[in-house]
Amino acid sequence: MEEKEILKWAKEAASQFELAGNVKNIRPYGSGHINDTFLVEGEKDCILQRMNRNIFTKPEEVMENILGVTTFLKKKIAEAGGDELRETLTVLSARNGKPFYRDSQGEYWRMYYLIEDAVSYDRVERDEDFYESALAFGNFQQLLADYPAETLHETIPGFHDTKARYQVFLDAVEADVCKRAENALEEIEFFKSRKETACVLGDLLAEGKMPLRVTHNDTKLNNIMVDKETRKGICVIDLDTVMPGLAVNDFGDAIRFGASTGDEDEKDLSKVSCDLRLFRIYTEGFLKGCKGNLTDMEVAMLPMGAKVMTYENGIRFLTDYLQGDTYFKIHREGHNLDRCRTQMKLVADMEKKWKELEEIVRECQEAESKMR
Ligand code: ADP
Ligand code: GN1
Ligand code: MG
Repeated sequence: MEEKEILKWAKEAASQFELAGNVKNIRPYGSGHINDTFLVEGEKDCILQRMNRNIFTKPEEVMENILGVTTFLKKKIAEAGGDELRETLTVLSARNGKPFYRDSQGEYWRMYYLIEDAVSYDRVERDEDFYESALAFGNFQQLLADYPAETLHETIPGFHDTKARYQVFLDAVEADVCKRAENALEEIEFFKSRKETACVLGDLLAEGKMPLRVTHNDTKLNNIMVDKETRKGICVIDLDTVMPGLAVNDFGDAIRFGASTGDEDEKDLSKVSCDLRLFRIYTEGFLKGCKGNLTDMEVAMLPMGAKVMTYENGIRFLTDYLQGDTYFKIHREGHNLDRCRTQMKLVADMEKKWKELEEIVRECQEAESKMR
């Protein structure tokens, strides 16, 4: 749908939420790959989102999860004397009393308060911000440690089941519906030759060696709002995939995005590597945020979480390229292939730096346990 057309629908949707009040302006906002996000400027600024219905096939269940989690968090934030309107998302009800509005085309829209005086970053600009984001994501996991996990819907089945994603990737290569596999022979081979990476964490979980926790599952740097003044990571956003998962995956996804020296879609691969300094900073923040609650196995597997999440995103981008770019938003031809290549470069770089990554985790854990 063209931008003008979707803006028309966005205006109609905004009018279905009382709180938008006198809407002065609506414009596309942010750089997420999944939903269509708009800033609604009115009496109080809000965020309006058209949920991606192809990806979230049961939007009601997504909203049920988000309401459940944010209500739970608000209580904890209030108990700790925090600001529940800034430290977690506030889901606004539509005029129909539901936490979403379904338009005449069957599209689902939701509205949140804008987290004011805060920014989200697409790349690390200051080390402290990355540290604060680690602290906030670690803390998020701790706050949800006693959330009733069984009440959560699985919004995207097998979201971080890397082994299953590997199979989908193989199927996409085989089907080659867009006849693009010939453009990606090296990339396909890269992931095939590292098949064991797809299995390692799932195997540990199946063997009961790692616990399932309520995790965020999409810990990109731009899924956290940083207070403009205090520079604290104040609010974890993008709660669509809060589900039972692995702590090391939350750690790993943040590393693959934030500790990379290049953008996720950088074409010049000489600019892309895993920055050991940023890796250390995030490790320190995450361990602190988790407050000593990770098991020894989880701590030991943090580097593996980084590698597996990078590998997984690599095969997801490649699969999407092969299937005709139906999942991630793209802004140029070959965008998903470019994204896939940065992930490959990062995986290879992490492999080269493996001993250092493990050593950094050991040192940070030692320092962290001394402080407890
Ligand atoms: P996607 O699933 O497409 O990534 P997000 O929920 O992450 O969508 O939203 C996209 C971007 O919009 C975020 O990275 C952030 O910059 C901005 N954003 C989303 N919700 C809020 C909010 N409540 N307050 C301020 N900014 C927000
Ligand atoms: C998507 O929604 P967003 O842009 O924060 C994706 C993540 C990927 C990421 C890659 C629901 O995150 O899993 O890691 O793109 N989210 C979903 O940048 O698939
Ligand atoms: Mg996002």
